[in-house]
Amino acid sequence: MERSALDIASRLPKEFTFGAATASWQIEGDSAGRGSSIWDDFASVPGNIIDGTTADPACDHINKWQGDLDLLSWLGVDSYRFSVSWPRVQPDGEGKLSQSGLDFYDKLIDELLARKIKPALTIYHWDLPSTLQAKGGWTWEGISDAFANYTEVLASRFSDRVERWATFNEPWCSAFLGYAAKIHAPGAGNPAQGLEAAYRLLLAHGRSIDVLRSHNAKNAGIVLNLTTVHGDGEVAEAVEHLDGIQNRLWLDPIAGRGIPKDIVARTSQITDWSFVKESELSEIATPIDWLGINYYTPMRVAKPRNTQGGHIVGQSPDAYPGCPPIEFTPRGKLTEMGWEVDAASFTQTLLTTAERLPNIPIYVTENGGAFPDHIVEGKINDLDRIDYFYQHINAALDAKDQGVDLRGHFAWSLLDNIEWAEGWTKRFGIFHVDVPTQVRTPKASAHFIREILAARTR
Ligand code: IFM
Repeated sequence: MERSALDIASRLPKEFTFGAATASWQIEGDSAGRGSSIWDDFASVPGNIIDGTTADPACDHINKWQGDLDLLSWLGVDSYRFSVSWPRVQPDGEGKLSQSGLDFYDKLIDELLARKIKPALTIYHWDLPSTLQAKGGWTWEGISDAFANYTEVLASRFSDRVERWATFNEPWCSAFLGYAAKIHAPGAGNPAQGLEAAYRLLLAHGRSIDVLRSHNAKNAGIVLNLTTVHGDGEVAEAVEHLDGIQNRLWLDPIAGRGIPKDIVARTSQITDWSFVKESELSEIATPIDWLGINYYTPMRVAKPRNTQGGHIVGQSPDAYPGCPPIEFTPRGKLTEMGWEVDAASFTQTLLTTAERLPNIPIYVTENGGAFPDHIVEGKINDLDRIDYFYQHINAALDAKDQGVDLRGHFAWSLLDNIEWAEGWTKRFGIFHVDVPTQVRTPKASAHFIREILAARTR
């Protein structure tokens, strides 16, 4: 089928923000120039990262950042979403700051503005300083105050220039892939810790929003990875539970509805939730200006039949403490992550979220796919990725047509980068990165997005 950039361009309202996204540990490299993070520790254990990848050189973005901003200018994006590495600006997570780390982000922000690209800054995208993990990480009672202090550092330095702030990227992953399961750093594999970490992340979010407000920071919000869960009647309770842990556990407290009661009940054998304090629930519900949604795939589940399905990255019962027995059953076209491609579920996710957290502008802060890329005569004709973007941007605009206050879309990712525990084996970039030479090459999907942006008429 013809995937026309013009079709999409003609649907875009004038003020719609188009962007591309990255995250610090995935692209920066230069681990010597910062403190250690939980991802450095995790990556140092053989077997944790599928191909043995470690933080260096990644995309050597610390040295190649100006060239990377040239790629953004070439694309014609309105905004660039990046994250700050906590251990790069505050090596121990508390106390002493790193001047060179702060200067790096300072220059990045200034140069983006000089290019008329709006900086969208994520305060935390998973690289917790190792020193804080030694205190218990996201299960440590003092972590929300440490995070508020770190927010203070960034807000006092950058709030005059950053257009959009996100406290966290996908806190579900930090809590449940990192603490409940062993899939991400720190790899605790402790379901009770996963639930407590979720709560402490939410509290840190609320306190961070407060700090941003005190600096008159513009557009303070959070980025969640939300999705739609499918399953038939025989797994109805599991569907509710998965939806609870993935979506409602975050949206309900932020909307002021507290921790979902069904989740508390279904996890009562795992934790008594005594870490929840009434007074803190109101901090968590501090109003936000916008919500970011990262969407890639739906979840589809059935009763366990022990079918030998392929590996589905991140979809594991361990990551959903208290869930009745299920197996994940993605179907139809899958990405290299084993993720089902289903754009209709994207529309559904946006509609459901807008109901659960009404009157808050929504940005799609990540969306994209990992597909096998083949370089032929210097070109990468990634038609699967183009197809993915075409379907999903249209699906997002369908939700907008149905009333969702959708304001933007950011492609994940600007560059091929370290896909966490999958290392370099899965590539999401619209620019190919050849790791040994660090040469960047636009894939056909980068040309496609550039065409959309150039064709905007409204
Ligand atoms: O690469 C990640 C990113 O860091 C967070 N969201 C999902 C992406 C793809 O797995």
